[in-house]
Amino acid sequence: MTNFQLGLVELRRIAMPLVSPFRTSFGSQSARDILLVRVELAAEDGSVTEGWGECVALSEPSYSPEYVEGAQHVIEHHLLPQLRSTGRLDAAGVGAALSKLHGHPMAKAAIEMAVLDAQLRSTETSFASYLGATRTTIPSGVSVGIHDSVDDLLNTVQGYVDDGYVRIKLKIEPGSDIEHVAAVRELIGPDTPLQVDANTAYRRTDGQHLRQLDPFNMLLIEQPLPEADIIGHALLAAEVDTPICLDESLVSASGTADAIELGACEIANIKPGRVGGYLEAVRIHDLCVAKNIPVWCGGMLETGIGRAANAVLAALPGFTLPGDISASTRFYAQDIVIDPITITDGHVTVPTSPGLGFELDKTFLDQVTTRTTTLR
Ligand code: SMG
Ligand code: MG
Repeated sequence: MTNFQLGLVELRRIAMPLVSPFRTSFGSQSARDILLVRVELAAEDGSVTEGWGECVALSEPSYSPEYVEGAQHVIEHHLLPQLRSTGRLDAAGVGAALSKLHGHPMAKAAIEMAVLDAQLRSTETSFASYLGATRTTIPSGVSVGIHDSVDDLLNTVQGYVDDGYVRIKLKIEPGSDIEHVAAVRELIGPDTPLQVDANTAYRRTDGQHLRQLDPFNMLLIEQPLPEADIIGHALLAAEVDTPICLDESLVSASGTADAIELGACEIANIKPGRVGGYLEAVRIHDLCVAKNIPVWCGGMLETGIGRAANAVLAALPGFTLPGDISASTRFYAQDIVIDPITITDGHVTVPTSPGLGFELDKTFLDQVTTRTTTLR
């Protein structure tokens, strides 16, 4: 279906304050500076449809090498010119068209996402039917930032339990780990699904330390070691009973296959932005299903655009663990969509409207817009 012509592209930056600061082992966020990509696609009959993508790059290269200003630059000066030079296109062709340019998966994903949204709207197709989603609701997990005091942490966790979240993920770092997990496990009881995310804060020599998490019946330890240390994760997986899950380390399907083969990835966190887009995310899902590796959908504090699309992705059959797909209100007092993601009985309803599954609140979007760049 390579029958669309890419027209005008708009790069929008929006400023979104968080309802409370979110601290991880690499830093604290109190607001997001988010890059949105709007594309206009012309179909063969000349009709023009717009589509939106969201770039998950943070303001600084602290979670991954990409950062929002760099993503905007590479889109404007390298990715879009390359894409335009390839002529007619569709979403499935975007990744291949951009593949000769190295890296920048978050920037590439945002473009693919916008093209996909426009293509689906133009053909009045939902993302759920395009992907073959098999569920109508998905279980919702929440990611809890590092707290200085255990009492404060317990208050925060109790609030999320009261909201109905079915799985708790605690951010950890050396000094805020074993004691925090023990206290939360005590609070939520032995059976509520619990996991931790270190965002690369530990080293290979920390195996014996991390083994202290084993008694707490946790689903997984996410990304304990630096992203390039695949062998280290394999060594740790042999030393620690709690399954090792990779996040930052997984940036492509082929790399994921290698990590699985090496025994470094017992569970996979799939984030479409980190791997270059939703279509590569599906390839990783398919690979993990074939290899019997459980997967779940990660989050990057997305607005209603990315949150809707993530909810659809997580409705694929291999997503057997609850993802970081919380209600929009977990992070934002007001969202840029008129139909923000909510949770009911701990679950999110999978969107089924044409496109990725959201409708923009254009008035509010304009209010939070800090910069608009139009590219023809
Ligand atoms: O969107 O619920 C969310 C955030 C989930 O913890 C989350 N994301 O490493 O998995 C992760 C982090 C990355 C972003 S931290 C600013
Ligand atoms: Mg993570």
